[in-house]
Amino acid sequence: MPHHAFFDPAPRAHSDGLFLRDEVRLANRNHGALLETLRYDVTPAGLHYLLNHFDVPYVADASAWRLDIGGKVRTPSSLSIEDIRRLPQRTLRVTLECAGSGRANVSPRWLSMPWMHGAVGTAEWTGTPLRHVLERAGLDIDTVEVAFFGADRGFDKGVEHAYGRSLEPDLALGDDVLLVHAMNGQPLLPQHGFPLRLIVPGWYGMASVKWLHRIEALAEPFDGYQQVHSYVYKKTAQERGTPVGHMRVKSLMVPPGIPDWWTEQRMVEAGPITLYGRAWSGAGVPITEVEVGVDGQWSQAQLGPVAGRYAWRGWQFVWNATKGEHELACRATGADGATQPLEAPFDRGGFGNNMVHRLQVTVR
Ligand SMILES: Nc1nc2c(c(=O)[nH]1)N[C@H]1C(S)=C(S)[C@@H](COP(=O)(O)O)O[C@H]1N2
Ligand SMILES: [Mo]
Repeated sequence: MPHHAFFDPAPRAHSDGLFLRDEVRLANRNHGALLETLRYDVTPAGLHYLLNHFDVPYVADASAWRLDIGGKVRTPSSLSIEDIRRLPQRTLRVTLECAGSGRANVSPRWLSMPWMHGAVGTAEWTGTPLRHVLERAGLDIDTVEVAFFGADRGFDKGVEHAYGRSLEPDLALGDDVLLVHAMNGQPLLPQHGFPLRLIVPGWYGMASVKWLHRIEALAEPFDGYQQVHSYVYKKTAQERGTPVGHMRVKSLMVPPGIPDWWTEQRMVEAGPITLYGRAWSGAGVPITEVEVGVDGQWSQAQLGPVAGRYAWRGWQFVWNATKGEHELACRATGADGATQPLEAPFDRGGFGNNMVHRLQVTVR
């Protein structure tokens, strides 16, 4: 890929200072969950967090959309949305989280979309398991990866590319990776990938390519920008790092009481109050425990019902609020024993920050 000194002449860096104009611009285009909406089991589509790298493609007529399947396949093909609807359909409830969620709380922070809490949401996604399309095309035996390309295009660090990601064939041929045309029973909204997107349950959001219009079977590992340059855990600039994959165990709390407009401070009345939140993990690992911390003292929260392998789990906890200043926190643990750290793990790109969620509350 050619490198131009275009749009991005200075290398981006880290900062512990004020948010830059470019960060604020990105934060205006993309939005996280309003924490109070974590009360919904399924996030209403308009409240689902949003992360677009480039422009939302204008699609006036979904019936003209084509999904092309090519590369190392026996039968290259081109499918319409109608063709995809005629394949076996499946609906999965999936919690998606952006790998950069919590980036603004990593110190020093990488200059990018400055997520604070909650670039996370849960939807019911309907479509066909990807394998139906791949099996019809017939992957060559020397296929090592399957790449997925969106219709959106732009530059990052001077490299022009269409948004693209890849999966290994074993995962791509599983039953749970879906080619999706509907979200919560309605056609996808433009910003969430209309008319067709990929959903890769259990993975951070970057794998779930929106505005999907081309699938390519590859005999070499995919070397696209979003695969090898963007989403890699690294502590230093020099190391190769490890690719970002499954979501890490995490939880969030619905802020109790009422807020101050300008600060994050909450005002609560003294007495028993029920705290609510959500907990999730990646790779289909069940949540086994959520603890609530009050001024550093941890107690068990009560877990709500399981709503599928890939959906977050509700939790609640009755707190006897006493007058004064308090710090509340929540911490989830998965069946694999993984739990949330008390401090943000440092990562250069600010990926995978699953530190405990804390909030300050004044009780009167
Ligand atoms: N084509 C395309 N697909 C994409 C993206 C994108 O910018 N372009 N962003 C990815 C990232 S980083 C995330 S976190 C999810 C966000 O999905 P949502 O906006 O529907 O919540 O989409 C992924 N798929
Ligand atoms: Mo993301």
